[in-house]
Amino acid sequence: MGAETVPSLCLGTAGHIDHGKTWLVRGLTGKDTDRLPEEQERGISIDLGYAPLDLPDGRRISLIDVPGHERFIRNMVAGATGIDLFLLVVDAAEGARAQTHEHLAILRLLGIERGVVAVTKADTVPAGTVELAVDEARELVPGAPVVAVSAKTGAGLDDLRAALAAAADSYERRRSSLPTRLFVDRVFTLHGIGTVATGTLWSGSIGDGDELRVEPRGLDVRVRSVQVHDESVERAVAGQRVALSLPGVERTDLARGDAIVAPGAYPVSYRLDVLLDELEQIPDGARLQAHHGTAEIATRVSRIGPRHAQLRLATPVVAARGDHVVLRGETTLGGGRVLDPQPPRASDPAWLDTLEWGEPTEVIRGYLREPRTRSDILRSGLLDPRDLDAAAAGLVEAGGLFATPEWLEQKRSEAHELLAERSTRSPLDPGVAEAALLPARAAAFISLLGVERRDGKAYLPGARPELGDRTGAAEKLEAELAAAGAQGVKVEDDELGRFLEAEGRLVRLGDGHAVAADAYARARETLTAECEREGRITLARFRDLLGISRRPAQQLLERFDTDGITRRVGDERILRRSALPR
Ligand SMILES: Nc1nc2c(ncn2[C@@H]2O[C@H](COP(=O)(O)OP(=O)(O)OP(=O)(O)O)[C@@H](O)[C@H]2O)c(=O)[nH]1
Ligand SMILES: [Mg+2]
Repeated sequence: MGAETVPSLCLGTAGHIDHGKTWLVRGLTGKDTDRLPEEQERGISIDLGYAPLDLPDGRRISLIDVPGHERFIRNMVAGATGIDLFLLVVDAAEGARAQTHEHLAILRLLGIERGVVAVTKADTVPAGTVELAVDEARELVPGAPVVAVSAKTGAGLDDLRAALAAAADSYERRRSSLPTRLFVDRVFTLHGIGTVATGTLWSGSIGDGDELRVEPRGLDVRVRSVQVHDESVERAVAGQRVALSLPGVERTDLARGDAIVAPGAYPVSYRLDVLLDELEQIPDGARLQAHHGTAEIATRVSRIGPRHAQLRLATPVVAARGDHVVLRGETTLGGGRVLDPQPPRASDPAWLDTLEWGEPTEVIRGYLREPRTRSDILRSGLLDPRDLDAAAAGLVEAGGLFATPEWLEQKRSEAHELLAERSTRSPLDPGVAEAALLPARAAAFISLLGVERRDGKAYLPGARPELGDRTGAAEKLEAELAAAGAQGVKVEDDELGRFLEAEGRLVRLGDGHAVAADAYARARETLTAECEREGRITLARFRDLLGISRRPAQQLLERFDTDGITRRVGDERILRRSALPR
């Protein structure tokens, strides 16, 4: 199957019951899409019908036939959500009727603005009446070509095909480059093949062997084979009608309304914030049916200001920003365009304005209140990957996370403020643990904060521990230490003690005591000499040799143990091998 003949456009019928949609589809494609026995019996369409349509230029597109009966309007909406162009059908004798208008409204709410109008059953009325019907149709759908046809005689069908080809030509839908998403419209079992699901591929592509997920059920599936209009293809692409054979899946495991998606690529959400498009004012708190994709879900409408609303859904949906939703009660009341597919319960109107008007850069920046990975951003359903790539240039990145320059600037100024405050409060120890400056997940941004880092601590550039106004206290302490010798003193200012120890001016012992650095060195010499003579030393002996009391002698020995000089053996200490003179 050549690329030219691959249908990547979907055309959908619309129009009042009995106006000749299905006959016209048969006239154009040769296929009777009323396949259900009940449809044959009653002569009306109930469910969706599908047929490939060959255009005069050799291109093949997909045609979806919808029922006109008002009771089956949910099926019409399910069919219409996936289409690109409409084929509105109006009976030449009857003119526009209730569902002509309602279907048109639904198409508009779904954002399907282009198509062709066929005035059908032209053979049943005089030429003048046909003329009149054509004029009325032009008024009804300004801008759309109108063609008079008869499915019975075939008159006008060539003109209609040409008009459809022209519409398809001029049509260029910006197919999103979002990950794979297909809304299931039919599920059936084929003998020897198993369960088959069909639907219109909204975005991405699907090929044999792809691992996908049925949402919101969370069912993982593997695609065995892919067909487009009964022909096997290697990969189906966005815009095509696709049939997937899903081995190992029961027919009852999935149904119309489910989405088949790239696993984890979309939010699955009970809430949607939408920009409303109303046919009549929808009151706050209204309980309606929301149609999204091929799903129909009970929803409560919670209004946010004059134009926005949050839809609170009974079952979750797989939505992305820009998706259309149709809202129906007894009849079609309006719709909405999804702004935030995973909003907080209390929506922020300013954020919705950004989502409505904002450039991708603003949207990303609004979303990035904290650093996130690329896949986090894409999974938000707010951005097309193309937009992310374009906007990423304005972001900062570290350790696989993206952040806004504003976030980084804020963290940087917070860090500097904290460090400056720390320097003033404790000039002796002006550093702060790195972990205190950033959330653990974003630790990689530390290198962008403009701080100096030493031993797991961050410092203001050039900051060194300083005595500041404790110079006097330090001098006093050192004088006391010098006087106390190995007996040591209790140091009340622990920070000062640490500072002087780091400077090599004292050695801290347990319990807040300390000795001068030279007293420690002399005590160590005494100990080493004794151990070399006797092989060991006891606490009592050490105490007597130094002429100090028991407490400092004990503390000094413990410090020697910690410093790796001595090892305790019973009540005695021996020199560690590494401390022996070579
Ligand atoms: N003479 C004549 N009769 C037509 C033509 N097209 C449709 N009909 C008649 O209209 C009836 C309804 O046509 P359908 O094509 O089934 O109408 P529909 O719009 O698909 O109806 P629903 O699917 O139920 O909404 C047919 O059974 C035919 O009797 C036409 O071009 N000429
Ligand atoms: Mg029909």
